[in-house]
Amino acid sequence: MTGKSINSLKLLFLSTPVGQLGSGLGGGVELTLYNIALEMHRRGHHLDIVAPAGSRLDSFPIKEIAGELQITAQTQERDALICMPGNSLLANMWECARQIQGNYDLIVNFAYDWLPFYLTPFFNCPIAHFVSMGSLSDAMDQIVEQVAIQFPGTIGLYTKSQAETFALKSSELNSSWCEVLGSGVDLSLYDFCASPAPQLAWLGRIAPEKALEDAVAAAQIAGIPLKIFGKMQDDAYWKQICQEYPDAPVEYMGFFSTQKLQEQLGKCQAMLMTPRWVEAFGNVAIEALACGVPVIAYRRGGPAEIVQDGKTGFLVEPDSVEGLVNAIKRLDEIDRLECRRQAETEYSLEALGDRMEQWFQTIKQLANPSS
Ligand code: HBI
Repeated sequence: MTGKSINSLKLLFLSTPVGQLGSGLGGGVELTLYNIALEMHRRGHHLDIVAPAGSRLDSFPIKEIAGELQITAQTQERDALICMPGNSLLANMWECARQIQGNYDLIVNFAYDWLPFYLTPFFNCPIAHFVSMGSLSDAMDQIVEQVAIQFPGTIGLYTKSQAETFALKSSELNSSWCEVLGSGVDLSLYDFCASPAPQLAWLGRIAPEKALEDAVAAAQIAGIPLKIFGKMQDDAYWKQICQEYPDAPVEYMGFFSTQKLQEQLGKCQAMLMTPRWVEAFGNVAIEALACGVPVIAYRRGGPAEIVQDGKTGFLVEPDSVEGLVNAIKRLDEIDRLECRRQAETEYSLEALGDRMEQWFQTIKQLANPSS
């Protein structure tokens, strides 16, 4: 679907407050926000983005907001108090949204934080909440549930398994309490590679919840070099892995732009995904498939709904390094073209755009039945 779509929407996106867009600190949700922005723009919708000062998103104009970054939710305990720094960037972003909300049909929240959910009833403009991780804290579970009850249909997320991590208590909610939206990438940016080099890839924020150490251990046992790509989020964690596996054949490549990343990724025989937590989706899995790279992943969370076991990769017992090694030995069973084909049929930007546009239009309708 191209060109001006009927009844175009005026959309205001509010980004994650944990890092500037383009820094990689926002992980997969940065890519998700960018891809949805691309698709909505392509379809003729009007879009503005509110994000931390210093954010860059291709050629999209950004309303840059100053203030202290929010603490990352995945480093907090389940019973963590709701906390915000003085001069909170998150609060400043939502004050900006409050002032300009009259110019928009819909606000889309990409922050995994308590405040935007709490503020929803105080806004006149309807708010769509894209939840980018599984359940992490009682306070977030409670406020997400409250908005799901009060504003049905306004909670969207990546996968069914991510939705299931929110053990909602209210009897008022049934299994359709949220929209399962999947994800997508701009396939034109990823080139299919038929003949890889003898090396493996690992992609992601370098942080404990991603369990990079398992991939390093598997690469050492399999005797195959492992190329590591992604934001160095936790230096101490990385140093600890290097001390634990001094002889492992691994190389940290850095945090690359999509163009450079896909060039390197395509050359790999497979990508290892070793999430210790319930990965909400795992955009990196569809980036690998788009390059024709099979994915070997723990059977846990989003990747378990993406990888077609034995066809576009392998799903192994969670936290089993041996399972990873056994799967690496079977890689010649995979046809790399099948990997690219799955990305094209299930994870194109067009397919994601259709789902998102439908979700936005539905929320707008629910909020303004007469329109
Ligand atoms: N933590 N507090 C907070 N807010 C976010 O928006 C957030 C986060 N941690 C990680 C994160 N967003 C993204 O990297 C993931 O949603 C992908």
